[in-house]
Amino acid sequence: MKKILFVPAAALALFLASCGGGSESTEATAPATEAPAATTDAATPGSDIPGIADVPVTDHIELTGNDQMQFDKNLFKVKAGQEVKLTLKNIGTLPAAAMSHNVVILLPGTDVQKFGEAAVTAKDSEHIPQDMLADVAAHTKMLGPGESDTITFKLDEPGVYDFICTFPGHFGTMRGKIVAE
Ligand SMILES: [Cu+2]
Repeated sequence: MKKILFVPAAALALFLASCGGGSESTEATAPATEAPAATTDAATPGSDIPGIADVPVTDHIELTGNDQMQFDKNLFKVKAGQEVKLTLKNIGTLPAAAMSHNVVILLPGTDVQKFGEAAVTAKDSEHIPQDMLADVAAHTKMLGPGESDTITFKLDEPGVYDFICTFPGHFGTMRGKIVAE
């Protein structure tokens, strides 16, 4: 330390810069570089979701909705920032007024219960509450029997995105998760 006090500022800067790979510097930064790596592992989005380890990364999600108010799948994994195609088909036969389906993908942290309840009264906008669009990552059209819709979207941030059908009464059973990693 004492030696450094006598070195001119420019030389000191050079000295410090060139010291980046020095042994002293390595000792100081090594624990710091290990810590973030460990934290990242523990915080892998959705790593606590049962079965997620067996779900392959996809860029084409295919879903059906039926007259029993069920999606055929409820867990997907995509790459954050990558374009993803999603196709929903309503394979039911009940009239549209009684049994329609959509897929609404919500941003991480959205209150699913609150959104689903607000959607009930949003009849004029295919049950997408217009004052909550900021919570919506992407959504399909509302589909009657035999209809299908394909959308393309990107989930920009890694995280867990809930998806639901917002037809009144459906989001309790018609819901799932897309993990963007
Ligand atoms: Cu539905």
